[in-house]
Amino acid sequence: MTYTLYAAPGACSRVPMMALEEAGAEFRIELVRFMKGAHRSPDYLALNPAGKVPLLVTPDGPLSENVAIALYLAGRYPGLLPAMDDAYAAAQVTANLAFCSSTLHPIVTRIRMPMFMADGDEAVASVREKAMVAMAPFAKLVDEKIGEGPWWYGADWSIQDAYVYWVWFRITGAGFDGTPYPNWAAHAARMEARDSVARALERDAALQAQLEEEGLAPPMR
Ligand SMILES: N[C@@H](CCC(=O)N[C@@H](CS)C(=O)NCC(=O)O)C(=O)O
Repeated sequence: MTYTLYAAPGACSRVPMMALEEAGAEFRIELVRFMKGAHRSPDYLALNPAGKVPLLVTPDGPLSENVAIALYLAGRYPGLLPAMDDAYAAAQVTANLAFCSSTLHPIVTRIRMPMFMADGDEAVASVREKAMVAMAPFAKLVDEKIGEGPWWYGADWSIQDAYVYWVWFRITGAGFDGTPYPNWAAHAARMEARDSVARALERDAALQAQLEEEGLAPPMR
């Protein structure tokens, strides 16, 4: 097997999962059981000292961070991201990925897991409310960028689409009102209709089913 993806259901490991499916790459998934603290085990920390998913074990070695994994996979499977044949083009593609990982993802976490950021019901509710407010202008930006699409970069699908789709799934699943963002909603529907994405979602659902069977599943939202 060429790649092993360490993943948890619903987590941002869905992004490389979609990319690997789109590329037609051969890969297996290693389920990370957060509720058992598997991501803090010495074996896992040896591969990814940050204790996060995704982690992709490649023929070149282990790789963490969604942005790096996306750039690596695009290097191996041209077409997963736009051409990066000059420094500025490469930087722009990286900036868009980093917008997802560094700007959007921390807000997603505050919407979904405000209890990790504050103590007490009132403070927790306040973190979540502020994150909802913080997300709104960025959601508008994503919606405008997608426009008629069909994809972030126009005619060609890319890992950037996988990334914004994961953000959409997470925030709308946690109560963020998506109705002011019809382009992003239509993009999500197009994603779900795409074969590679559907296959990735099936794999992710199988991980969730596995955790449920083991009594280790937080609710999938
Ligand atoms: N900067 C990392 C963030 C990864 C991340 O936050 N992953 C979350 C799941 S979406 C995680 O592993 N959380 C487990 C924890 O923090 O305990 C990336 O973009 O890959």
